Amino acid sequence: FLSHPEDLGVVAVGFSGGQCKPGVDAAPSALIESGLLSSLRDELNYKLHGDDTVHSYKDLVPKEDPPFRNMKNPKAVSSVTERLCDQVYAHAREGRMVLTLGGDHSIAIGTIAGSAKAVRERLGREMAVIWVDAHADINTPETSGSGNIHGMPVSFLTGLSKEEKPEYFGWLKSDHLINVKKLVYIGLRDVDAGEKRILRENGIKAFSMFDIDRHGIGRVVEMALAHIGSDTPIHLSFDVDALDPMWAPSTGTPVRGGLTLREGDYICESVHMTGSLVAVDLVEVNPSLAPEVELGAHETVRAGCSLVRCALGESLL
Ligand code: B3U
Ligand code: MN
Ligand code: MN
Repeated sequence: FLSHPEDLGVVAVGFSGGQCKPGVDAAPSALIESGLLSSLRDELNYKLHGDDTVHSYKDLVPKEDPPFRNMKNPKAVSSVTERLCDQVYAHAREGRMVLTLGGDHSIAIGTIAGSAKAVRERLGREMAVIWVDAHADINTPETSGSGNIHGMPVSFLTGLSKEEKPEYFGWLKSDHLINVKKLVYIGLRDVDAGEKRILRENGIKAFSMFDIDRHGIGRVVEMALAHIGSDTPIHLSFDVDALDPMWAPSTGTPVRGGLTLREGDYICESVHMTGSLVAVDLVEVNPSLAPEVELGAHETVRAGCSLVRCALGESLL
């Protein structure tokens, strides 16, 4: 699906407004400083386009941003994701693979909107999304207990949450959205009651940690890809908290009982091997959080780098 498979558009998003803990905005520079982009260039032979500097989008964050429909920082998240959508779209429109380094998971509103639109225009088809996460991130503003928008991106991207006002995600049009039938979750283990209802009522395919225990990661990935159907462009949105805190302690809402690093890498490797991958997000690395901050941050950044390299084809011999 890529007209320039060796070209990689990179978007580095230092944004944390989708949740309340500072620090997740420092992730892109931590990942880049640890050599992620240079290894993609020098070892995986990608030609990199786009960001050498991390966007903070400070110019888009308004002074006054009161809650709206229970959402916290709604104008900031809406305008940052709108800008991000344009950035991702510009790369994807050229037929490049797009890598986005977040930032909290609210940024996926922008990345997925941008790549879904480009896939529609370039290929005339609907894109699939594989969402790897401990959480379903499919609350509507009304079902959310926290008001944090990083728990809501999937509801906006599927059209389950709608808002007319352009400054509150009204900029999302039908060509930005994804079909609930082309959405698959892997790694879930902390899903709110309201979210469970939404998943059930919409027949959304979800593989929880229970499914991984039962079938093994190999079979789960096989079933996830079968659900999407071969020959469908895939956007992989990977929340580092899908990994067990043993491998990724530095994240805003760690949940025990998660994926091993190898299981995470395996998902990324398998998705890469389909040849259908068009975009990857890595989100929720927060280098300032962990019981032992320095050690935890180092481990988490390392795990994040490993996931991205696997998604971009590192382990193919
Ligand atoms: N479901 C909860 C918790 C949460 C979602 N995503 C993360 N945490 N990282 C919420 O706030 O919507
Ligand atoms: Mn998430
Ligand atoms: Mn999560």
